[in-house]
Amino acid sequence: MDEVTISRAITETFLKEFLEAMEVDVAIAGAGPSGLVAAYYLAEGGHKTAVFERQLRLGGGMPGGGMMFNRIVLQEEGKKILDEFGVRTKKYEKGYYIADALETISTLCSKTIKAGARVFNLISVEDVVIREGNRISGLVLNWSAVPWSKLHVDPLAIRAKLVIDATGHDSEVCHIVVRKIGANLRTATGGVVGEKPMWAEKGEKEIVENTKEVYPGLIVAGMAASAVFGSPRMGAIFGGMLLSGKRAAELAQGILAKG
Ligand code: 48F
Repeated sequence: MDEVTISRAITETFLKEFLEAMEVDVAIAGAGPSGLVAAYYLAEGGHKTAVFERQLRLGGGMPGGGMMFNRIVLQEEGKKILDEFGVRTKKYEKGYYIADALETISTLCSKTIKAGARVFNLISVEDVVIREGNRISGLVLNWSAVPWSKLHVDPLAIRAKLVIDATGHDSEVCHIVVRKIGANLRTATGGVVGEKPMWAEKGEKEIVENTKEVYPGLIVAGMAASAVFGSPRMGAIFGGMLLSGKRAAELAQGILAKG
């Protein structure tokens, strides 16, 4: 085995995939449960999809379950999505199902990548591209090591027909848009309204309703949707997160079909 052949194999195949991801149908910021589920259904539907995740590992808040107890709770509708992915669930009591957080997130990662979505870790979304028509048309990316090391290094950009903000509680892409071009989101205030305290049932219901195109070319999914539209958090029940990811993919497919 030759060291340089190993190095060339890694560099060449990675760069080929990264170059292919420079023009995609949908670019997703964040590889938590909502971003991964959205990417899975988009890739399954034949759409060129890339996910950019800041951290070394994928999964966002899912592996931690509730307060580091690595279990997640699902309601009936959420359980159905895990059935589609082939993740085992157990009935806890009527209307409540439990799943292993690690089995769930590892399966979401594996199925999403095998469906054809390109997933890149250690890359942070630091800005958006807005050109003619005042529509979001791409993402500005940098290696996460750059901001972590406080280095002054310019980013690179990719083009996307649609962007999904699946960055969780911080709703980072939406914050960037508001910071750069003012409070022009399709929310009550035009800005990021802000997440409300915990109320599991209301939070689970509203997260799917809040999964919308919040600005031309920008869909919001998962906890970012709750934060942007001002809905309550829901804690370690994850059905809404999965349903929001699926809803984001359906919305994106509808918009892409219209051209
Ligand atoms: O936080 P996260 O898991 O978001 P989610 O899919 O799911 C939320 C639940 O995990 C949980 C919950 C359940 O009730 O509330 O929190 O909505 O995943 C978001 C991912 O986005 C990454 C971040 O590292 C995490 O893995 N992320 C955040 N900002 C950026 C980013 C960014 N600017 N660029 C790239 N990745």
